[in-house]
Amino acid sequence: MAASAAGRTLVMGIVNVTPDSFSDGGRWHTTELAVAHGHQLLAQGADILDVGGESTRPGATPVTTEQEQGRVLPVIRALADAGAVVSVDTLHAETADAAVAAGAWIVNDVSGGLVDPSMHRVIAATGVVYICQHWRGAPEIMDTLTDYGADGVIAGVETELRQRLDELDAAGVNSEQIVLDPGLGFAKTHAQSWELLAATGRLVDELGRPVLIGASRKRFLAAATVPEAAADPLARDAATTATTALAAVAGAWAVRVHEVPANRDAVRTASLWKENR
Ligand code: PMM
Repeated sequence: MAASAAGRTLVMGIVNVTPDSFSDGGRWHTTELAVAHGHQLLAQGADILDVGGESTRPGATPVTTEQEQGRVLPVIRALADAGAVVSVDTLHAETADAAVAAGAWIVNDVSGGLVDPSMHRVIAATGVVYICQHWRGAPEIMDTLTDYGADGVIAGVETELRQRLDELDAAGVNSEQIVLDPGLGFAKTHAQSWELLAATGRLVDELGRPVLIGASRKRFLAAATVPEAAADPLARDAATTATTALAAVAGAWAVRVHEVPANRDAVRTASLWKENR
């Protein structure tokens, strides 16, 4: 899986079925709107659709797993039936299991299994691809968990992701199923997110697994935009596209993005750059 079948970095388009996502303001919070948005992202060239029903924004209203499943399952079913490769963005094993039954091929867990102790067992039992993100704690407290000690954030994230790999191995998950993600913005200062992003190639080489990068519209990108636009997530799309090209050149397996067209072109640009250098 390290080199995707497409021979380039994959584009994962985000379908947030939430009323309160920080970066797209809940524009696709009904089944109908979310499915239509998924189809639009596919038509624009998304390789994977990541469907989520629970916002990880600090202060977001918590949802029950019933509510979460009520949001994501009909969307996953409709998009998978239409032939899309669907990923479910969830912290909960029960939702992951139901999403796979509804047609999802990938489980994207921003906690890497730390929130739900049953998650790794579900991944082993279903055999699906598992995106295991680096996480240290809930959004409410994660900004207080940014001390990575003398060795720094890259070594710290690598150590903790290796712990997740050991736990996954112990749960019977085949390493071929696993994609790793440094979790930009999750228990990271803005400076630490930049450091990790710039270390994409090192993470790919040292962790030995495909790496997904989720930089889209995140607050740390404000440093790369004009100051007047810094507070507006939508104004970070150009900076997002630049990070996509850089991460793709560095060997990222996939990028998780809100806007597909520019990022689709960015991964193709990176691919041509690599072929021609
Ligand atoms: N970021 C968010 C949600 N899910 N999943 C992965 N694998 N990596 C990420 O960086 C990530 C994620 C938060 O962003 P959103 O609210 O804009 O979806």
